[in-house]
Amino acid sequence: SAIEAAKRLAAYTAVDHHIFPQHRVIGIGSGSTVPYVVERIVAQGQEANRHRVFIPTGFQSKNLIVDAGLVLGDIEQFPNIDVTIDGADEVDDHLNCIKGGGGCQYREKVLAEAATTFVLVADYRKKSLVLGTTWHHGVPLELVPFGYARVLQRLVALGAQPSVTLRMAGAAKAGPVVSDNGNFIVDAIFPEERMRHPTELLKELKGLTGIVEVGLFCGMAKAAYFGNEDGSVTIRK
Ligand code: DER
Repeated sequence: SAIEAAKRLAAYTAVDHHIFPQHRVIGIGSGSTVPYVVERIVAQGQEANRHRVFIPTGFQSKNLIVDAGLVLGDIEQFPNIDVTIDGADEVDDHLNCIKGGGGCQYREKVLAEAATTFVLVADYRKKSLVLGTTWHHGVPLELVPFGYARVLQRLVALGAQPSVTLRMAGAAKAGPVVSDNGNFIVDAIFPEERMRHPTELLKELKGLTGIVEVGLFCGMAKAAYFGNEDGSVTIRK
């Protein structure tokens, strides 16, 4: 499909521009675009990958690395990452982004912060001017189960739509989604006015007791690669 081709194009271009032989510790994100990142890294050959370790951002990311026959590394052993490449749900033109559609935003932010270079890869649907205008599912938040009801109340006080609830697992399991860290996920929809200033919103959300991490990555990415429908690539830096 055009979307899969766009994901592959973004991923391949980002790897070709940012993963060189001297890069030894690589962070691999989550979602459906990063498999193409791993595919392109594997294509660099056994020699290039022999001395590298790959740090995952969760269960899916870990399996991606293992299934590709790449060496799995632990963040405790490799706390400083050369390059982390990850997907995104929406990216504005200041490289702020919404992440967490896959519920992995905590470990994703750890690896993004730990990296010298953090790069985003996405298809054309994720390009945006104001966050929240193309991704309509809200800002993903990870929160500790204990006391979550009060956190929902405080999110509404900060402007979140009152319909805010825990992300439910749906047919897959009765009850809420539980993150790789054993916490709940909430998707909070804020008004556009608040989404125009994501750094301020992020700071307020992080101040709420019980919030573990917020799916707003502000001013962290060095570049974002978008595959377009016409086979071109848009690079935002
Ligand atoms: O959850 C995340 O932040 C992931 O990176 C994810 O949302 C990216 O999604 P996609 O690569 O499947 O579009």
